Amino acid sequence: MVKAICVLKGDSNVTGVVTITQENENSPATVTAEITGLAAGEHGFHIHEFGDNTNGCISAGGHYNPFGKEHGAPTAQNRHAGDLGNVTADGTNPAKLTITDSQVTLFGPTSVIGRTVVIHEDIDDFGLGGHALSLVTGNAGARLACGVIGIAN
Ligand SMILES: [Cu+2]
Ligand SMILES: [Zn+2]
Repeated sequence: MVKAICVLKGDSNVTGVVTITQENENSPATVTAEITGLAAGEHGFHIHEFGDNTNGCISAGGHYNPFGKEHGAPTAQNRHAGDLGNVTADGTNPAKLTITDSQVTLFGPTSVIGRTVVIHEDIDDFGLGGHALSLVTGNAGARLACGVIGIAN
């Protein structure tokens, strides 16, 4: 079992904690998130390429995409490995998410350890919105908070 953790912070008042666990290299990863400070609605939630916060969340680069795919829903075949969908917030309580995912891994050359989780201002349209950015970012808007994925205690 490998366990990873990520603390989300940014220029907004959004904060959160993300955990990723994976039993072995052939099992899916389990991703959990608890995020406070989000406005009511859906918010794009991704793993971005770089574990670099030099200039805040923008330094994390684009979506983690080791297989050269287009942006998509977590359930799509054609998606970035980092495409984890949306987190739904009610505007009052902490937003919680638990998903299992077969493209996120903590093992081998495409491990996401050392990369960055980002929570966005707007909904991820899963590439279907018709905007110029839909097939790149899901047109999910500003980066509210982010954190580098590290090895958990
Ligand atoms: Cu993102
Ligand atoms: Zn993507």
